[in-house]
Amino acid sequence: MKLLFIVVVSLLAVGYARDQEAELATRGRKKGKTCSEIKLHSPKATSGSYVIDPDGEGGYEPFTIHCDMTDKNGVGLTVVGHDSEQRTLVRGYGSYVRDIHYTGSGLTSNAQLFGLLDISTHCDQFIKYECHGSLLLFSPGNPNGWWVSRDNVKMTYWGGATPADSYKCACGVDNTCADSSRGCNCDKNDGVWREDSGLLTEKSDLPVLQLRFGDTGASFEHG
Ligand SMILES: [Ca+2]
Repeated sequence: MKLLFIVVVSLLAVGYARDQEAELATRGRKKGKTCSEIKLHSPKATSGSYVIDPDGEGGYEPFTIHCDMTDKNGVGLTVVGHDSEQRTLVRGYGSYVRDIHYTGSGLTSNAQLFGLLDISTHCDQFIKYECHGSLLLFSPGNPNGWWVSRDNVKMTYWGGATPADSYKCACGVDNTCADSSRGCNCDKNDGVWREDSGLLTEKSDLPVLQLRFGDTGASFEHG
């Protein structure tokens, strides 16, 4: 299983309070609710680590995050890393579980991230599964793999698909899957290395809190 998730949260900051702007200027610190807000205040800010506090003073504690100040026309992207960005081998049959832990100094609860998502206009997360004889979303109603949303709901659409594309990966949306009768390349379930990957973009479902995979029990099955 290759997992290369990056939550890219971008806020097209509009309507932040004037008094906050003044307060930020007074403090002379590059701190804001999001990277986008920091970029708006400091147009010359470069990519790097910044402290953000999505819900402002009080509430949840600020945390340190990476800001990408150049991509997407330099709008200021808030990039959240986690502990499952490396390729990880899935073992066992029926019950592989991996919780995703998001990382950042001061980031101690997912609620802090939810606050960031709530004030962002857009968020996406890349998700990828590499497979060898290992089913992914097949079969409808009883999938072998899925991801768990921020509301702890079992999600049965993969990257490149939308919530309306039930049991589909990107190839299922544009009808290019290895087996045209199924919704994901991995669902061909044969002895060829295949992959399903793409961006999850439904903000209300993100971030991914957990991954589940199942069809990796036999010696020829890998993911
Ligand atoms: Ca706060």
